[in-house]
Amino acid sequence: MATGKIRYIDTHTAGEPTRVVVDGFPHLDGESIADRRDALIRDHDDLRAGIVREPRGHEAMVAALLLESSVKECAAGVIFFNNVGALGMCGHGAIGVVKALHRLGKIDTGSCKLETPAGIIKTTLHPDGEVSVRNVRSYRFAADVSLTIDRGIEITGDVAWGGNWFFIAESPGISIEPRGIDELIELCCEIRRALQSAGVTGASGAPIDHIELHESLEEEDAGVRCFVLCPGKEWDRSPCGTGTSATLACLHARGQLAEGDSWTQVGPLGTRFSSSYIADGTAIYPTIRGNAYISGEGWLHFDEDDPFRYGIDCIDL
Ligand code: PYC
Repeated sequence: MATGKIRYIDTHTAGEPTRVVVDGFPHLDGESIADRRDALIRDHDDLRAGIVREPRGHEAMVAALLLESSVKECAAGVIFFNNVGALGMCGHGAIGVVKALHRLGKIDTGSCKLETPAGIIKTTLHPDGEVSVRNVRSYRFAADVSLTIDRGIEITGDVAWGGNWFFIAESPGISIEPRGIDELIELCCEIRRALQSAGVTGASGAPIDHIELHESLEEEDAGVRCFVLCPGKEWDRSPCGTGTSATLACLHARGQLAEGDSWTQVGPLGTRFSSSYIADGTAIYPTIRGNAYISGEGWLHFDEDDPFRYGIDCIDL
């Protein structure tokens, strides 16, 4: 891309940022949002990196590119991406997108559908400002998968789809709170490496790029404290919408949560999503609910002579 400008609205959902790209992104070939996600990675991966990485963003930033959808019932199409690549869906990001669409005057309170690479989701902007997202069909793919990780301990967990691929396990004694973050990142990286070495994948050999750890909640509500390592080495500041969806799918498969019952996920910062599901045979349609806030808006500039117009790769420094 030569010199160019990208218009954005920044939001955060339960502490996790979403940079909503509103205008200025180059044309993407393809009709479906999944095809246009592939075109984004093929033709404009440098711009993806420049939008989210330092010096314009930071490693933990997720972006949501707003596009017109060719599906009549959808208010927009959305491609989510982070510092290392594209995501199938993003729950916290979808909540941020709804708040951004409202700010742009494109939607009012009530329901609207969005097309994502993982499928169509139905969102509701409630009068109190919270947003519900009925996510794509989610399911448990493999149960009780045991792995021996680098430090020699065994971790057993489930593989599930919630719009992204997750491996979900109990935290082996590391407390899910801000001071445990570095240790949790290391542990989840070990788990991801062990999954790769053991050839454990999602459907059709898809890599499992999200690792989710749980700890019990010290309160009456049914739920967990959770930590999610995203693709790359960043952790989700929110309780992770697709991770909550994958957890609900596992609870349904185990018969541990009934359709319609409420489930709470609390992230490492203490912020929470409430959720429930509708069963569809062995799979489910999850709904997660949370809030997002507008935190900024403006234009990103990408000057041709800027040595960092496509960002700084902090992972490989
Ligand atoms: O909320 O689904 C989510 C998510 C995925 C990656 C970061 N957040």
